[in-house]
Amino acid sequence: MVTPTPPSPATSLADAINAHLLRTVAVDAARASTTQTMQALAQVLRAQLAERWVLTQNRERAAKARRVVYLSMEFLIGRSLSNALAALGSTAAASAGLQAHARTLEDIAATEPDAALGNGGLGRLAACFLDAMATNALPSFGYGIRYEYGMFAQEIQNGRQIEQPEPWLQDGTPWEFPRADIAFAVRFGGWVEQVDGKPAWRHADQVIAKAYDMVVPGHGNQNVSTLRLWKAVAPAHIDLGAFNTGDYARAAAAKNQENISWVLYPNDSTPAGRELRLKQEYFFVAASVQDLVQRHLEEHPSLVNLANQVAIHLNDTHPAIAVAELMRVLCDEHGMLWPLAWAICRRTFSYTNHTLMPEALETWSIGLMQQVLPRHMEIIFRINKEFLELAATHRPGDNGFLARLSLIDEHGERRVRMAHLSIVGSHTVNGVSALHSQLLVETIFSDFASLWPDRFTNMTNGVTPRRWLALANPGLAALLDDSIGSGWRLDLDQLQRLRQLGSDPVFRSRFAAIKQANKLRLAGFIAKTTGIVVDPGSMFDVQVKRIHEYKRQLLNLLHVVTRYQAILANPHTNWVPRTVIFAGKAASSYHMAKSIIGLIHDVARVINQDARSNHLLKLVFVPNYGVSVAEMLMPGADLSEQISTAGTEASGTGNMKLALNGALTIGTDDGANIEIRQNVGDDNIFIFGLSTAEVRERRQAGYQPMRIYENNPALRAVLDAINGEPFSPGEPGRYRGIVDALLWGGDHYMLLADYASYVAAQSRVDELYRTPDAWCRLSINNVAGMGPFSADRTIRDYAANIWRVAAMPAPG
Ligand code: 26Q
Repeated sequence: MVTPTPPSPATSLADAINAHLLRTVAVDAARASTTQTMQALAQVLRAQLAERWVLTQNRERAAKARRVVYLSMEFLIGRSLSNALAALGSTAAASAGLQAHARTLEDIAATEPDAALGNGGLGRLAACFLDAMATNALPSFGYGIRYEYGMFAQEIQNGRQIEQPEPWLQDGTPWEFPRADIAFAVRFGGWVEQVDGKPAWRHADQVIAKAYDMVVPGHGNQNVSTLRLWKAVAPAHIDLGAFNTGDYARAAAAKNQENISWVLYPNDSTPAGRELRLKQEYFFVAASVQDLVQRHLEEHPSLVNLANQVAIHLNDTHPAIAVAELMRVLCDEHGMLWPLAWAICRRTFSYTNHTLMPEALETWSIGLMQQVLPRHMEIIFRINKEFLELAATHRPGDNGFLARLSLIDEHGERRVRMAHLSIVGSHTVNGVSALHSQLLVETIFSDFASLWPDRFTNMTNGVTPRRWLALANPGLAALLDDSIGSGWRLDLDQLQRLRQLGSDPVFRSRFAAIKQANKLRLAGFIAKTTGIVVDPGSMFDVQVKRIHEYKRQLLNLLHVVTRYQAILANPHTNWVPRTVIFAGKAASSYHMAKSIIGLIHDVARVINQDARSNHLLKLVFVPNYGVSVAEMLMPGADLSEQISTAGTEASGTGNMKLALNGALTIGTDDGANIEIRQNVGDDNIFIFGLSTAEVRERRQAGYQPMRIYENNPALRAVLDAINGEPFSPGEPGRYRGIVDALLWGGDHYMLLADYASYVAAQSRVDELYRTPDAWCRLSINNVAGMGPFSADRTIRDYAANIWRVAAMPAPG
C-alpha cells in the first residue's frame, strides 16, 4: 500500500486560505483582493490560536494558578498578522502559500489597520508587556477598553496637523472573540443610603460591559494569553421598558451611556478632567473587578484568599479607582469587614508611575466624584482618614506632612489625588527607569517614601524583541540568526556575542549593507508619504515620539537651522549629508506642540528647496506616527534623538527600539538613556547637556535664557530667523509665540542652556560618521548592549519581585 505524501505546510496553508476565502469571506479565491486574502489568512491563524488559548486557560484553571491582572486604559497593539505568524512558526509557510495567490506577505500584512488603542509610550509598553507575559508563560490577563475609535489619524494639510477619526473596527477585526456570555452591569450616579446600618448604593444609571477577548500569542511556546476589552452597551430591558412607557429621554440617556467606549482620550501626559473620562476609568475597572472576582469564586470558596491568587497591577493612576471598587465589592457586596478587606487590597495591588511632571498627575474634583461615584467617594474618605491617623503617629503634630500626604488636595477646589490613592492602596510602587524611580522618592513621593521606604522600587522598561527586531527588521534578524543563532528572540542577552563579531570586517560589511537596505526602503516610504526625495546615502537622523515641549523637538530644529545657516556660510566645508526625520502626534488641544509641527514644516519647505544646501541637508516630517510607521522608521535610522531635559522623560522606550536596530543615540542624561549608556558603554553614545542636578541648580540660581541668546551669535541668528520672515514669508510673527517662550517665558525646558552642548555633540556625530567603518562598529556595539532592554527581562523582574507569579509553561 502506498501512503500519500502529506501536503507541505505551504500547500496546506494555501488550501486553508482558500477554504476561508470561500466559506468565511465568501469570495472566489481567484478574485480575492489583498484585504480579503489578509482576512482569510487571519482566520486560519485565529483558529489555531483559539485552540492554544483554550488549552492555556484549561491548564491555568486546573492548576488554580496565581495570576497577574494588568489594568490599563491603553494598549497600543498595532498590527497582529505577522506577529501571529511568527508565534505559530508559520511565517515561511505563509510566504510560500501566498505565492499561490500571487501576493507577498508584506503587501497582505500592510492591509491590516493598526489597533491604536493608546496614545504613546504607556500604551505601547502595555502591549509589549502582554507579549512578554505570554512568551514567559505567566498566567496573565490584560483588561482594557474596546474603543470604537482609537488614537486619531494625523493628516498634514498645509503643514498643519489635522486629526481624523480612526474607525479601526469598521471592517471588523479577525483578532477578537466576542464573549456573548460575559457581561456585567456597571452603575453610576445616585446616592448612598444606610439600610440596617449598612451603606446601600442607589445608583441612577447603568451600562452593560460586554467582553471582547483579543488573543495574545506567546513566542517559542504554545501559550496564549488574554487581553479582555470591554464594550459599553445600553441595558436592553431598561432601554425597551423606558421606550414603551414613552419615556424617550430615559431611553435616550441609557443609549447615551454607550459613548463610554466610543473613543480613546487623545491626550498624552496632561489629564483632561472630564466626566466621560472618569466614567471610562470606572467602567473598565468595575467590569474587570467583577470578572476577576467571579473567576476567583469559580476556583475558590471565598474571597478571603484573593490576595494569594491574584496580583492586580495599575498601569499609572488611570485605573486607580480599582482600589475603592475592590473595597466596595468586598465590604458592601460580600459582607467582609473593613480591616480584612483593606489587608487584602493592600496585598493585591501594585502601581507603576509613568511621569514626574506635576501637571500630569491625575486628580478628580470631589464634586464630580461624588456625583458619578458617591459610594466610592465615601470609601476614599475612610481610607484617607485611617491613613492620616497612621501617618500622624510617624510625625506627631506635623500638619504640613499630613496635608502633603492626604488623598485629598485641599488647595482651592478639593480634589482626589489618584496617585496617593494608588500608593496607599498598593504594596509596591515603581518607576520605569533607575533615574525616574530615584526621582520619585526624592521629589513627588518623598513624604510617602519617608513613611514607607520599602514600598518603592524600580522596574526599568523594556520592549519586545519579537516585534521591534524580528518583525520590523527581517534583514538584521536573518544576519543574527546566521551569526549567533536564533536564540536571541527569547534571550536577548545573547546579543552580547555581537561585540566580538564587530571586529570581523565581513560581518561589519553585512551589517552595514542591511542598514543601507533598510534606509533605501525608508526613503521609498518617505517619498510615498511626503513626496520628499531623500538621499539614502545621507545620515538618517531620527526623532520620533509624541510632540511635547519637554521632549524638545524644538532643540533638534534649532540645530537643523543652525546647520542650514552654517552650510550657506561655509559651503565648502566637509559637511556630512543629513536627512533629519521627525514624526509624532500633538494632542489636539496642545497649541504649542501644534505650532512646533507647523514650524518643522515651514523650515522644511525652505531648506528642502534650497539648491545651495539640499544635497547636504533635508528635513522631513513623516505623518501619522504610530506602531506601523515606527516599524518602518526604526530599522532605517542612523542616529536616535533622545534629547529631553534631564529629569523629565520617565524612561523612553523609542530609545531602546532605535538602539536595538543599530542607531547611535545622541541624548541627555535622562530616563533610560542613562542605563543605555551604561550597557553600550560611554564610547558608543553621544551624551550632552545638563544633568538633572545641574538643571535644578541652574533654575535655583536664576536661569536667564536671554543672556545665552545675547552671547551666542549662532543661536541668535537661528532664533531671529524663526522669529522673522525666512521661514514664514509674509507673516513674520507666525512663530513669535515659540521664540517668546524661550526668551521671555523663562525657557522652562532649558533648550538654550543645552544648545551649545547639543550642537557640539552633533559635530562629534558628524566626525564619527565620516568614518563609516568606525560608525558601524559602534552601531554593532549598541545592538550588542541591548539585552537588558527586552520586555522579557522587565516582566520577569515584575513577576519575581512585585507580582510573585510563577511561570506555567506548557508540558512537553
Ligand atoms: C490622563 C488623564 C486623562 C486623559 C489622559 C491621560 C493620560 C493619557 C496618557 C496621561 C498620560 C498618558 C501617557 C503617558 C505616557 O505615555 N508616559 C510615558 O510612559 C512610557 C512608558 O513607561 C515612558 O517610557 C515615557 O517616558 C513616559 O512619558
